[in-house]
Amino acid sequence: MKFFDEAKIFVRSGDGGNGCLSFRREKFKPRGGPDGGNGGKGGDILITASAQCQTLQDYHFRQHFKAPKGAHGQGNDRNGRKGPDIRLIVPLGTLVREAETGQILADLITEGQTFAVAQGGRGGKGNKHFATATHRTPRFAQKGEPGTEVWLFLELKVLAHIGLVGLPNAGKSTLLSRLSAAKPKISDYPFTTLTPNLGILENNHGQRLTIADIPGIIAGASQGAGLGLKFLKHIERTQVLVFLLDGSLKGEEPYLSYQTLVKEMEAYDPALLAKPRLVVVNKMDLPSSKDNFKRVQNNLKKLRLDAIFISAKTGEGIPLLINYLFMAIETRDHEESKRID
Ligand SMILES: Nc1nc2c(ncn2[C@@H]2O[C@H](COP(=O)(O)OP(=O)(O)OP(=O)(O)O)[C@@H](O)[C@H]2O)c(=O)[nH]1
Ligand SMILES: [Mg+2]
Repeated sequence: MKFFDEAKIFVRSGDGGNGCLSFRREKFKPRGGPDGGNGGKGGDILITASAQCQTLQDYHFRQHFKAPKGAHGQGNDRNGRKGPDIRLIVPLGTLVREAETGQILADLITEGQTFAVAQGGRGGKGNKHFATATHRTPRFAQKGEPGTEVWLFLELKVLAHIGLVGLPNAGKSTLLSRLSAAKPKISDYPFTTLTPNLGILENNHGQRLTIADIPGIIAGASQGAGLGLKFLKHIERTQVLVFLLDGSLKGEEPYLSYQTLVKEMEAYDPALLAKPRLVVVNKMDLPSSKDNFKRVQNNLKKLRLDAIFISAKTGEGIPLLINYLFMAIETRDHEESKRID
């Protein structure tokens, strides 16, 4: 299934209702005063983020949203009712842009966060509103304001604490399924993962981390090789990156795969490399990984990188990795709060 992480939609808020032009009619009172009520405000278009919604798929089936009008004012001082609002639900991490200019209007991150993207038109005032001591019988009423319309570009950038990056087949999806209850597709060919998978890792203290598993990156991805780098936007917002290397690859390969990842990610956005990173070497259950262990360790040491050695398949090294992941997030949170202070 395609992962719907973009959508273009058209929204229009409701027109305001017209104000009413009316005069009171009562028996034996031929010249009653003005009693035209105000028009109601048109419905707003609201966009709300919710964890109940996972993708922008719905907005591929329906792209036009128009909020109802406000009701017109009526005689006898009756104001028109406000037009009902229309609320569009989007996943957490949705950016709302104006399609024409690309300008970011809102970044909806937290549960329930709401942005009123188009306010309903104001209702027109009825003639009663315009009555004054010197002008008691205004023979006019105001029209309602029209609603506003705009094309929007919605873009989902997954929110996760930890992003898994690696070459195809490194075992990212296997690791995600080991760390969380997620059941991503796993198989022995490259580009098994075509769309991001999310999982939640919970420790014994009930603390939770979300982890994003994305498609594999290959050399030349920044020039469009493989699946390119478009999906890297899903790790732009993660706090910590895990570079997952296949330790069973021969010779210098595990180390070279690390270099490839760094190079391609830098081409996409150097800011990705400013994130704290954890190097994890996988498939340590395989004999070739054991033979290669010292070399991999030494190569990484040359880069002053500490690595954790695991097997996503057997579970070896996983408890240690889990500790590291929680620690990395805690350290980052700590530093973040120091920066804010
Ligand atoms: N022996 C062994 N095999 C593993 C381990 N982890 C993953 N594999 C195998 O490696 C292959 C690739 O695993 P995936 O989890 O699909 O790899 P991926 O990194 O998600 O791959 P893409 O989605 O294509 O980028 C599968 O056949 C897994 O069973 C491990 O720790 N040990
Ligand atoms: Mg995968």
